[in-house]
Amino acid sequence: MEDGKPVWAPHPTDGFQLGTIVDIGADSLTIEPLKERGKTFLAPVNQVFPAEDDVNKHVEDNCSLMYLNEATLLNNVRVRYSKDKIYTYVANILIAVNPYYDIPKLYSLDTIQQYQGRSLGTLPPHVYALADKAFRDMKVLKMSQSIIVSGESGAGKTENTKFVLRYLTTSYGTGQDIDERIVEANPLLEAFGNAKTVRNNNSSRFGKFVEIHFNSKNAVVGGFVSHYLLEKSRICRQSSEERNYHIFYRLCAGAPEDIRQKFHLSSPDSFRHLKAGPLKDPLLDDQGDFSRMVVAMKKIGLDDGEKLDLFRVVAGVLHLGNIDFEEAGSTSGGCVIKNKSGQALEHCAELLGLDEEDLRISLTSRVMLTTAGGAKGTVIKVPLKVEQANNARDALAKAVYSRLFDHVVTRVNQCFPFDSSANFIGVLDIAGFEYFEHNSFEQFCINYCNEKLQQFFNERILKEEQELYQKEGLGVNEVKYVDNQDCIDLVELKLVGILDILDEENRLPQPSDQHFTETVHNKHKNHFRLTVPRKSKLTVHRNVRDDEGFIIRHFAGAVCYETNQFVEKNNDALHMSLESLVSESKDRFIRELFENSINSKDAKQKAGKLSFISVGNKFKTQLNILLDKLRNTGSSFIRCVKPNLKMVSHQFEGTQILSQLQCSGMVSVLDLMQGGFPSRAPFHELYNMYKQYMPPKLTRLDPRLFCKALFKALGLNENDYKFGLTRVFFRPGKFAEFDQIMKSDPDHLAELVKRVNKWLI
Ligand code: AOV
Ligand code: MG
Repeated sequence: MEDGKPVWAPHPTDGFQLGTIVDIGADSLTIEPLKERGKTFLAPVNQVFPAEDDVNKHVEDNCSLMYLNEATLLNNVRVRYSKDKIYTYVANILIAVNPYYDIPKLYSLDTIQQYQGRSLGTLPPHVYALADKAFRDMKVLKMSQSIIVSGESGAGKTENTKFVLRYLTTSYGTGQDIDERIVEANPLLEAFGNAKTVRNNNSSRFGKFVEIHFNSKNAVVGGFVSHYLLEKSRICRQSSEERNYHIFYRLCAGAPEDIRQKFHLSSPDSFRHLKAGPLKDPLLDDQGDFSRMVVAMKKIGLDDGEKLDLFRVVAGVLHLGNIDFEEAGSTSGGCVIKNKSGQALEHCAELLGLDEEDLRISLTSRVMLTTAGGAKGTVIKVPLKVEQANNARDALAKAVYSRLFDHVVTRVNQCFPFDSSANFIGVLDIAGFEYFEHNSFEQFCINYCNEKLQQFFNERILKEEQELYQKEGLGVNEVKYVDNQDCIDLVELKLVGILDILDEENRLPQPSDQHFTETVHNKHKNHFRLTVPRKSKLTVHRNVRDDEGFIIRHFAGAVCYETNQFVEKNNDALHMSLESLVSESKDRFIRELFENSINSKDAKQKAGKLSFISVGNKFKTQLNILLDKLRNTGSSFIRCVKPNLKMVSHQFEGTQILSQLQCSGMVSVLDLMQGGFPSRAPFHELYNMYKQYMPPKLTRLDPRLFCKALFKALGLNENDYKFGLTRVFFRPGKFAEFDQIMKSDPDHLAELVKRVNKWLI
C-alpha cells in the first residue's frame, strides 16, 4: 500500500470506511478516517485493504478492479446496489442483492429475450445471463448443468430460483403445458412448505433441487423436484412472531362455504396450531393467495377430488391439534381426552378416516411388548400420562403433515413427466449457513449440508482454477485454501461421526440427549473442529453446559449446538399404535400416505419394539446423492445477499453484508483471483472481437499470433497478462484496461492501427 493513498479500514456498521495510514505498528495500523480528519484509530493489519483510485466507480465484473479484496468487493456491490444494479459478477459467480422491491422491467419478457444466446459479460450481470450460460453449456458440451443458489434466509434464493425456471421454460420450452406447469408448481409447493418467519414473510422451510429436463434437441421435456428436510417442528409450535405453513391460514380464510362446512373450518384463532403466532399478517393476503393457489392447482392438472383430499388432511391436522388431555380420575396414572375436545376428536377421526374410539385409544395409550416372567411377546396396553399423550398427538400431526408434503411433491412430479431426457439443468435452493442464538438439530443438518456444498464450491472454483492454470502452462503459485473434509468427517463418518453416534443413541432402550452429547465429546476429545461449550472461547454461549451441547468450528464460523431434542428430532417413526392406526385408515388417501412405511402386519409384529427411522442418516444419503449429481454436472453459483434485517428497500447494512460475503466463501475466491489471472479470453474470441479495428495484414495471422502481435503493438506490460495454450489470462483489472484502449475514440484507434502497421513491417 502506497503512502498517503486511501485504504479501506474496518467500520462498525458500514463494514469498511476510507482512511489513510498515518502510522505502522507491529501488527496494527493507525488510520485517519477521511470523514473525520484528525481522529485516528487502530486497525489490525489484515483488515486494512488497498482502495481503488475512484471509489465511486463500479464494475460489472468485480475482477476488473485493480485490487481484489473483501473491501473493494463490498464497495462495488454497494455502489451498484445504490443504482438498482443488484447483480454483480465475480468472474463466473453471480452475486445477487435482494432489492426488496420490484425494479421496473428487470425481469420482463423483453429482458428475457435480450439475454437469449448472449455470452456472459456481453450484457449487464443478471440471473438470466447465468441461466443462459447454463443452457448454452448444456447444449455445447452435451452435459447436464446445475445452478447452486445460496444465501441466508430472506436473501432471495427462492425468487432467483423462480426467475431461472421462468427464463428457461420461456426461452427454451415448447410452448406446451409442461412449461407452465414447471412454473406453477411453485405456488403449490410454497403453500405447503413455506411460512412467515421473523427473517422472511415467505420463508421456505425445506430445501429443493428442481431439474428441468431437455431432449436431444435441447427443448424442455419435463421436470423433477427433490426435496430435503421439511421443518416439522413448525406444524405444532411456532414462536410468537412466526406462523405455521401458509396452507392452514389460506384454507381458513379462502375456502368456499361448502368446504368450510364439510371440513368444520372456522377462523384460525379457534385452532391451537395457529393461535401462537400472528393470525393475520398485513403483508400477506391469505384469501387472495388461496384463490391463486387453487388456480395453480388446476393449471398443473390436479382435479377437484385431489384438491379436496389435500384440504381434508390439512383440516384433519388442525382438528387433531385441538384435542386436549387431562389426568384420568382413576389410579391408572393415565389420561383421558377432555370433554370439551370431544368434537375435535370426532372431526379429526372423520376427516382422517379413523374410528373415533381407535383414535382415542391410540392417543391415550401405547402398545408394549412385555417380557416379564419369561412370557415373551405378551402385548399390553400402557396408559399414557398427559404429557406423553400430548407428544403422541403432536407426533401424529407431524407425521400426517410431512407425509402430505411428500405427497404434494410426488404429485407435482407427476405433472411434468418425461419419457426420455438427454440432459437437465438443476437449480438448488437450499438454506445457507445458519447461526442463531439457539441452534438445534435443524441448524446442525443445514450447516452440515453447507459444509458439503462449500467443499464442492472449493473443488469447482478453487481447485479447477488452479488446474486450469496448470493445464494452460501458466506456472502460477498454488493458492492455499482450507479443506473442510475433517469437518464433514466429524459429522458423517461411519460409527464415530456425530450422525452415527446419534443413531446409536436412538437405538438404546432409554436414549438421552445428555448421554449422546457426552459420547460425542468422549469420542472426539482433541478434534480441531469440536469443542465443549464451557471452556470455549469461540462463542458467547457460556450458559450451555458441556453435556448440553457442542461447538463445531465450521468454515463460516463456530456454532454452538444445543443438543436438547436431538434424539427426538432424529426419529421419524411414529409409535406403533399410531402407525397401525393410520395405515389402517378407512380413507384411501390417508392409507396411501402411509403406504411406504412399515405395513400394519409388520407393525403388529414389531409392536413394543423400539421403532426408529433416522432423520439424520436419511438426509446424509440424500445429500450424497445430490452431491454425486452436482459433481457430474457443470456448475454455476449464485450467492444471494440480504441487504438489511428490516426487509426494506434502499438500505445497505455494510457489516451484515460483509459477513454474508465472507460466509459464502467469496473472500477465498478473491484471494485466489488477486494472486492469479481472473480475466481470461480465448484467442479466437479476442480475434473476433477486435479484428474489425485492425489492418488486414494482422487479421491474416492465426488468432494466437494475432493476439501476440496486437499486445506487442499496444506495448502492454508483460506482467499484466500471460499467454496460455488456448487463451490469454489477465491480471486483475488489466483486461478492462485493454478493452478500453481497444474501444476508445476513433482518433486513438487510428493511431493504434498505425502503430500496429509499423510494428508489422
Ligand atoms: P430466500 O428463499 O433466500 O429465504 P426469498 O427468495 O423468499 O428468500 O426472498 C424473500 C423476499 O424478498 C421475497 O418474498 C421478495 O419479497 C423479496 N425479493 C427477493 N428477491 C427479489 C427480487 N429479485 N426482486 C424483488 N423482490 C425480491 V429462506 O427460503 O427464508 O432461506 O428460508
Ligand atoms: Mg426460500
